[in-house]
Amino acid sequence: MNPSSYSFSPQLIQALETARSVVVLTGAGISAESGVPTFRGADGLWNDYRVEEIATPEAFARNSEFVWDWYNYRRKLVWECRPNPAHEVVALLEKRYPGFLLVTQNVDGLHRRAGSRKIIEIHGNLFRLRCTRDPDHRHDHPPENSSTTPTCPTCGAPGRPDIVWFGEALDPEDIDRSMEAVTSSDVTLVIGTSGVVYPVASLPMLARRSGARVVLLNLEPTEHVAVAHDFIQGPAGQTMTALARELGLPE
Ligand code: BV8
Repeated sequence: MNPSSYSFSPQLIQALETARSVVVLTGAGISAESGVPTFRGADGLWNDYRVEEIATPEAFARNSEFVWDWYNYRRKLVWECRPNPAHEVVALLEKRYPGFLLVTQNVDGLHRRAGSRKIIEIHGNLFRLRCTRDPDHRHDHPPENSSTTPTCPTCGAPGRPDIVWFGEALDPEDIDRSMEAVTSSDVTLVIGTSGVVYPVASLPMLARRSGARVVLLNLEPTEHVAVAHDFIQGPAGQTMTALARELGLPE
């Protein structure tokens, strides 16, 4: 389907035209059309590996070079990718609304490259290194650094990807800011996420309970259909382009 074949309910358009505060929550699906593999789809990034093998502190403690090797593979792959129209529309929405926050589970950095600035990368970022001795030591870590034993530039201790792994707590401030934002939002858009990873997966329900209009834009139905007022099915690059046109955003 092309962007002109998507239709939106008058209630949705009215909500977006009158909204003062909008939250956008994204997952791997928004980067799929940029060529970044998703986690649980057919091209699943993790089909080769079980999550427990890699994205956990235990895996890193067991074999940090193996974990770095996998992250360096992803860093190189993602660096070659470009933001797609869905990322660009999200950046345009930020300019449109006085109250706006993007909460992304993605660690690929594509939202920032598309121009988003009011953003919480709630699961971290592939292009930052965190010190294993002092978590306040965080550094840019460009993809050309392919060492599997990188060290902290500040203190020389071993470095780890600045990523939230399974079984690790998210930054409490990130969670608080995200919950506060959805609670006070007029509209929360949920784009390209399977809705299985907590605590982020609980945000759409919180938005709904707080009176926000919840809009799911996804390739296929997910857990979040049950809490959404609107479900726009299709690839985000097309559905978001169609929505931008409907709202008269600059192309
Ligand atoms: C924590 C970094 C506690 C890694 C990630 C049992 C029940 C409930 C919860 C748990 C449980 N067992 C364990 C838990 C907790 C666990 C969890 O939720 N597990 C799940 C799997 C059951 N959560 C945690 O461990 C979290 N921490 O709970 O800590 C704690 C508290 C105090 C003290 C100590 C501990 C940490 C979670 C963060 C994990 N890290 N990423 C890395 O990336 O290397 S999560 C990982 O999954 C990614 O960040 C990813 O973003 C995220 C979610 O996946 P999605 O983004 O949704 O991607 P997915 O492929 O699944 O879906 C894509 C969707 O897009 C699909 O629906 C598809 O249809 C759609 N799509 C595809 N193409 C398109 C599209 N849509 C539109 N257009 C397209 N073109």
